[in-house]
Amino acid sequence: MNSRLTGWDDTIVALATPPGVGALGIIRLSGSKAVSIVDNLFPSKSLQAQPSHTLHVGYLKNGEQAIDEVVVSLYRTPRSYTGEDIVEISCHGSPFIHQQVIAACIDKGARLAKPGEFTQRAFLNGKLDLTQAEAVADLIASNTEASHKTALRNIRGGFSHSLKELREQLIRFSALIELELDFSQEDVEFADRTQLRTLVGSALHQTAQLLESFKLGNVIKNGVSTAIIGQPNAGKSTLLNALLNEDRAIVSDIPGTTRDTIEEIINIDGVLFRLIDTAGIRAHTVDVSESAGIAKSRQKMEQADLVVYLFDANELDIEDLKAVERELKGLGAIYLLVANKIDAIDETAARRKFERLGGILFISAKSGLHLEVLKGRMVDVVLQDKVASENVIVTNARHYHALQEVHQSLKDVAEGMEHGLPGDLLSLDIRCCLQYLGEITGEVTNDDQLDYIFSKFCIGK
Ligand SMILES: Nc1nc2c(ncn2[C@@H]2O[C@H](COP(=O)(O)OP(=O)(O)OP(=O)(O)O)[C@@H](O)[C@H]2O)c(=O)[nH]1
Ligand SMILES: [Mg+2]
Repeated sequence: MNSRLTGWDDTIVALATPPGVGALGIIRLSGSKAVSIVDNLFPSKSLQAQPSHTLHVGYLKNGEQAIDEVVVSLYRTPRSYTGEDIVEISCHGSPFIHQQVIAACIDKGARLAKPGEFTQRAFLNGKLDLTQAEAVADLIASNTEASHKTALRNIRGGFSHSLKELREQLIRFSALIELELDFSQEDVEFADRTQLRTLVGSALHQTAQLLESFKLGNVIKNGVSTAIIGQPNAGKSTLLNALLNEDRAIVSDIPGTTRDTIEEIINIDGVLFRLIDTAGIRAHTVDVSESAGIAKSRQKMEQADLVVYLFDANELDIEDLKAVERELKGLGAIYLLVANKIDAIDETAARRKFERLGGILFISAKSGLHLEVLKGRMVDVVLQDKVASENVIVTNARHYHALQEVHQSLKDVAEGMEHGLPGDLLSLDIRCCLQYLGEITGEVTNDDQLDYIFSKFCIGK
């Protein structure tokens, strides 16, 4: 293990389950003295003599004083989460017992673990690379099906695998360049420039894809910000209330009711949407506070991951909608065009009215008609099947920033080749790429950076 880190040979202890009352609590120890420490507290059997991956029932005692009847699990190095000896004590779920067990372990020579220290040890012992270790924290924090799925995929090494491919391409590239340097006396272009260009091109493509996936990754982790936009009285607040199933926003038949923006979160099929109800947008208004609200609506529309453009099917015509669509396309937004109030107009007539513009959804926010269709489409346009497929999705901002550096240095290489930069300079840029890639997986790190990453974990993980 990395000997620059102080305290790495200590045996650490922490409560692995949430603090508070529960049916059970698990206290975990990791380190070379884990077995002997618990052995000291477990008089009924010699734990030191037991094989790995076994369970033992008995009383935990500190001296003469019995603490609890417990189950002890043993995992011996290297076949454990951290790669060290691990002992887990399952006791009853009372905070008093937890405290007593931990105090007894410390009494016998353990020390309290720092946040994330178990996972940090797993990383330092080569059990996980850094992206996998970070995915452990994401998995614990995941609260929807989509975020759970992506975190699990990253723990299994999906992201690292794709970085490894990239790394191999770059190493091949730099080998070709360096081969050329060896022959520089002979003034031949040994490394085929076309081949090099293809390699850089495909590496650039791969990083661009990973960078692009961060948009989706961020959405999965933090929710899809969804702006409900439309003219005054279109029924935006009614739609927000209907989706939330509660009367959150004020609804009235007076246009311009919503002045400020209202945000609420809903979970649709395992994806979080942050719904934003906005002030209705119309071109001219004399009321100062309403126009401030409108400016804010436009801003929300520009920042949103998804725009739900809601309109009164009785009011707008196809030309109005075309203009709206042009504006949304101009913003580069993901959007849905949703015709509302189809309870007040014949649905078939409404569909016919807009049939030349495909992809419009028809709902009634008031009666709840076709709301399920709208919800389904919201999920579909955001995920576009990407979560279910085996695509790698970048969810971590640290990875994203390092990938940006990789992408930039690849661009430098491509440009350098364009301008006939000598091989030794090209190879410097490649090294730079490899350095940033190594930072993502943890092959190149410094202690401060590691401490920072793991400090964001909870204690006991
Ligand atoms: N018939 C019918 N009326 C609706 C429907 N949805 C909303 N309304 C009515 O339309 C009026 C305006 O609804 P709101 O939800 O306040 O509209 P808004 O878009 O939030 O309006 P502003 O906040 O003023 O921009 C209210 O009288 C609603 O009851 C619908 O699906 N069908
Ligand atoms: Mg409103």
